[in-house]
Amino acid sequence: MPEIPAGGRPRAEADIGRPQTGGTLSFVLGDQLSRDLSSLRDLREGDVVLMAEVSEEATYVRHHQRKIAFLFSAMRHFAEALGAEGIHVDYVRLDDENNSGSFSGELRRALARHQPASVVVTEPGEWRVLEMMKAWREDLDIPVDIRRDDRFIASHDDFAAYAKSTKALRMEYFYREMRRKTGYLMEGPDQPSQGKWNFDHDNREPLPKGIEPPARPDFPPDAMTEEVLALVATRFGNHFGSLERFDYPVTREDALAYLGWFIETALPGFGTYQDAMRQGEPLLFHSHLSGLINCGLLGPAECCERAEAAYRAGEAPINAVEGFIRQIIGWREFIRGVYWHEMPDYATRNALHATRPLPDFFWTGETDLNCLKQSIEETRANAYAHHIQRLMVLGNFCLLSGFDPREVQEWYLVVYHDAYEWVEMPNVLGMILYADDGLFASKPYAASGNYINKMSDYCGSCAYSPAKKEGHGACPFNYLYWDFLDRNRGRLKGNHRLAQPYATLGRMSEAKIATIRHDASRFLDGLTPSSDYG
Ligand code: FAD
Ligand code: DLZ
Ligand code: SF4
Repeated sequence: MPEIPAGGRPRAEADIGRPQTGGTLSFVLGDQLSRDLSSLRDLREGDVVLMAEVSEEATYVRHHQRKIAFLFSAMRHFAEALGAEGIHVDYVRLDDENNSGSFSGELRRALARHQPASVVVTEPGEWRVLEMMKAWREDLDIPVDIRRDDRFIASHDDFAAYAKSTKALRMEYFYREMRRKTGYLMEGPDQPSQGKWNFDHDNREPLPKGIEPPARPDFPPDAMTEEVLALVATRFGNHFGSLERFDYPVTREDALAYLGWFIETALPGFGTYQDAMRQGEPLLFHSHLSGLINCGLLGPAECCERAEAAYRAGEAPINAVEGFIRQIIGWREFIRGVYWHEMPDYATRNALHATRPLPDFFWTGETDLNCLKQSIEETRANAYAHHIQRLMVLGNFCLLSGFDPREVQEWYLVVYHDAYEWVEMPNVLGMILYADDGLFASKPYAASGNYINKMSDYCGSCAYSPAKKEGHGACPFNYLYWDFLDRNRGRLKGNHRLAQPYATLGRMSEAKIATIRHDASRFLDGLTPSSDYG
């Protein structure tokens, strides 16, 4: 893509190498596509915005093809929109002849081209990239200003103060602080709307037959996206995932139109059916906003404000709106706080000493456990699975089976279009694997086939029976659940929230426990490990 200078005209080839000394070079990353980003806020005449597609970011884990296409297309459209405003954007495409393949390489090349007086960046979403930015300060002969990412509602200091004030990190209390800070769904300083902070109890219904999720609007690829799709197919066609029927919004305008559709059409059903799963319905009433928020095309605050306005106008019920706002100012902010508070050693936590390799079918989808097959196939097709599939199907299976946290983490980072380490890692290590020893989860989210049967229609088309507890034909989640509790008795038995299942386990005969252990090892030892994951 040619450079787009002030005035929006592409620079002539002859101009491109000509230094523009004295201004600021603002380096904007692929998940920083927000016009009000801290590093874009005070641009002046003579400043340059650098954006770069680099192979290192696409391959340090081998991201899902759809995720790469989404980001590259969103980046190109964002660069075009800045250019149309008259901002001078230096955009390096993946297939540019001299592309060095890394952020550091592209920054160095841009410094030589533009000879700015300083570099400005907004802090990144991953520890590894922050380390890179800090090294620029040491290695480059130029001031590098790393600014706060104030698209998040809680600053690092806010989270540190909260963490200091409490014995255990718990989302619920942090969330109440965020409600007070933002004023969302508040009727007075300490008065939540309808007298309750949390309506989660009303959000656990399976989807009854006859209720159909709404059809989604499509955003068919334009010429720019088609070009990116062809590039990704050529360069990353051997990565996991499909590019077929790509229909994500990739511009700010389309993202806003999609948000408007969600608020009007799907939000009212979001709360009640938040935990439900139905075969062939990847989205149900979920928002599919995570990718748009995480890359910056939408702000978390504007999403919450639109939802609150729908509640105040009587267009969406409190359990839907509170549930949605809690996911964003509660879970999303909390998870980010945990990441930065606990890194870098958080990445290596493995409290349950889990070492089993991730099975090959996580990449192929070839399994006769129907709930896993459906969730993996949808993940492959869409780079998306909704929260309950990620948590209670895939995550629960990883926990019960004792898969190595590093492999599970990498899988989640690769396969979802909304995955960046700050959000993927605590969800994987803390929420599903209990690898951080319950840093923020009061117990592991372990469940038998009963839960999946209650919340979905997957079991009806499965080779296994959720009602059968042992032997051939029994749902593997059933014996894996008890085997997990048995295997981790030493570490988990003292958890008072697990008192009931441990009491049940304690009443089981030796012969029954031996059958559970036998069924579990027959099943787990029969899994084919992934030889080349990702
Ligand atoms: P909705 O169900 O419509 O929820 C609304 C919004 O709330 C989401 O868009 C998201 O911004 C936010 N949200 C909800 N739950 C969480 C959460 N636990 N953490 C952070 N934000 C949350 N989310 C990511 O954005 N990126 C990830 O890499 C990611 N990895 C996950 C891994 C595991 C193991 C689990 C259990 C959850 C993960 N999540 C992740 C959280 C959540 O599953 C996704 O945000 C959600 O499924 C995205 O779909 P949606 O936009 O339709 O969400
Ligand atoms: C995920 C990703 C990919 C695949 N490619 C790029 C890229 O080429 N250029 C870019 O600026 N950002 C990319 N990203 C997002 C970065 O990985 C992300 O900005 C960092 O991980 C920090 O969160
Ligand atoms: Fe999943 Fe078990 Fe139901 Fe099969 S029977 S779909 S494995 S929960």
